[in-house]
Amino acid sequence: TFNYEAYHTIDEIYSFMDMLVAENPNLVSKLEIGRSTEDRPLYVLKFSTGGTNRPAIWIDTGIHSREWVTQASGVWFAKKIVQDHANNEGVASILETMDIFLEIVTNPDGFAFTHTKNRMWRKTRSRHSGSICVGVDPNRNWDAAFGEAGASGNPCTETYHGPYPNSEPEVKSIVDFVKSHGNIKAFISIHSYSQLLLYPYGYTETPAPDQQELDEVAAKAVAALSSLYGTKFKYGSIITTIYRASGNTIDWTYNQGIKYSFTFELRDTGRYGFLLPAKQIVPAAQETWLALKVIMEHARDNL
Ligand code: 0X9
Ligand code: ZN
Repeated sequence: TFNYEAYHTIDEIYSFMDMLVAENPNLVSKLEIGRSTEDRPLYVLKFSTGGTNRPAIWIDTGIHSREWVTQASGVWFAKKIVQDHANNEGVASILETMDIFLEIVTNPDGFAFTHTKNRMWRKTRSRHSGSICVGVDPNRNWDAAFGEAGASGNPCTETYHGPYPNSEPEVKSIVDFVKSHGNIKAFISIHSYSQLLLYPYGYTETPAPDQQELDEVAAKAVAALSSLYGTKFKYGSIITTIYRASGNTIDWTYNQGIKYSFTFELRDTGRYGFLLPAKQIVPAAQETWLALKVIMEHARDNL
């Protein structure tokens, strides 16, 4: 049986997914939405109780490969969805009308690299002519104010936006999936660390048209989160809460019409940073789940 209180390799996580599908074929299926630069499959778990193209919730973890608590939390979320469904509690009622899509290892090449070569690798592993430096920041590569202030044109930096929007197959695969699905109502991209819940925009100080509603949902979500272990999350727009970030995931999804676009920065606030002790995986996932449920229920109630 799977140890949720430990960090795992990509092979272990892919085996976990196959096990979950095999044991719950009526609820869980696995889609391959594309392949990474190094030709690893990009797997998405689909949780669905039926229907066709139901309104959906998207959750991704690990788009920045070194943020290990996020992939580990993604695994825990997958198990939690299955358990809630079996016990007819929690998220079960949401699954009556909506599907959930969960991409756990969103940047598999980077993730493999963090296990084998450099634990602090953040970016993808693509190569671009004219530079010896490797990788693009997959949270600057989206087609929303691409290449503007809040990203770097230098391939040797951590926030390199890439040669053009969606140059990274890990990003392009999600873009294609979101467009072809056409019925995604909430999009939640999970990062670490800093303990934040953020909504658009990252590229402009102009408030998002839905800022007031998003702020109310965020306030409720962080209150639910802190109710479990007292962990404090700040919330607000990306640009006002952390810094300007152009070409980021949720600015693009929001501009596609996905109103409930949020991004988390999970534990901690810097004591361990990206190297969060494995003992904190389950508590971090549990508390985050409470916030996710608030967002999912709000989306469900506002279809
Ligand atoms: O700089 C980033 O990409 C994010 N911080 S991180 O430490 N996870 O790299 C902040 C950007 C804001 N947007 C999202 N978190 N999606
Ligand atoms: Zn990140």
